[in-house]
Amino acid sequence: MKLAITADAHLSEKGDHPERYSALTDILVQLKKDKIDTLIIAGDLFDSGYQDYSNFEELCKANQQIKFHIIPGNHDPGISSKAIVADNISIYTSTAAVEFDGVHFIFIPYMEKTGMGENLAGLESSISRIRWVLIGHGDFYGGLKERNSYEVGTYMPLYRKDLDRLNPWRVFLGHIHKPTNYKNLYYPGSPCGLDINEVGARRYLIFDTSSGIVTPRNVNTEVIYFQEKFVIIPGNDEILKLRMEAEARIKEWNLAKKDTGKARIRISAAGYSSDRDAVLNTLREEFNGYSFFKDEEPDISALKHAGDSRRSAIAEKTTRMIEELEGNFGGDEPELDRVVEAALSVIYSEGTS
Ligand SMILES: [Mn+2]
Repeated sequence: MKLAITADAHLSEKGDHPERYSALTDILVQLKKDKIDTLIIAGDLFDSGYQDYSNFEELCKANQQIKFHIIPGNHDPGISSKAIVADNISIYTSTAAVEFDGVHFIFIPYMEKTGMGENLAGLESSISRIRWVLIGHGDFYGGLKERNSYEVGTYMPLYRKDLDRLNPWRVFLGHIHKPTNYKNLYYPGSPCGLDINEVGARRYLIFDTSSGIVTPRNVNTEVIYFQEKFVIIPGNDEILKLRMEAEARIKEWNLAKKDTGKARIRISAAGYSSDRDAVLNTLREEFNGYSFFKDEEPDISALKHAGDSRRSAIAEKTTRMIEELEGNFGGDEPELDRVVEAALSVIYSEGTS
């Protein structure tokens, strides 16, 4: 049996964010087409404080063939089947075991001041010998750097030691909005970017209960956000390099031509340039044809002027050396771009001679 998993839709006032409803609707259209009749929503279906569930109830009514299995997240901890009324939804407000096609799923709703491991402790003896799948909402500690950038602090953590002890077959979590995988643990990510910080195409997941295979599927969203920052190293070829880099970034977006109009972009330049005006114009040209988020312009406010050719030579050489460091050091080291920026600021700082 195949079932679908999403999370973090953050539905709010439909007039304010119709794109969030459209993204969820698109998933439902795809599921109908593929004859998949189970959708798991791993928390934060609704935005904080939003309590008008009628638009979601309408979606449920229009998709009677789908069974919605929902856990509350930290943004919608109060939801229950008393609040949201539809025949085809189950909302798990306490830890619950549900079987799909002979596979045991444990749903853990988000709860404050507790971890997922603690909530599984009582089930340890019964799940230790079987194949089971965990559905939860919170942070994973144990090999992932990704954190929810809006929410500092720890949210219902799941630790590596919990996984080692309880050995789930697959883990699907909500909370991190960036699509993220780590071994057998998956964050589907938000089905529609909530703002300019949630970049790139969005996905939901299909899980095959017989093979265990997890397949990402694209959500056809109304908007796709992109954010690109360019660090300029002053030199004769700075504009040529910027052009090449801009083209490479656009290529990495992997955006189909028909989706060009969906892009909302934020572009900035930092570092040092001998011709800030040329940098701004180059960015305008290279990203011409894409819509800027909130009609912004390319932002060069962090780009400083470099008028000294001797320092430029030092900067170029230093940058080359830093770029040769390329590689994964396995720790919390800064990204090489940040190292380049720091080096440039030393080379060009006032009073250096
Ligand atoms: Mn959350």
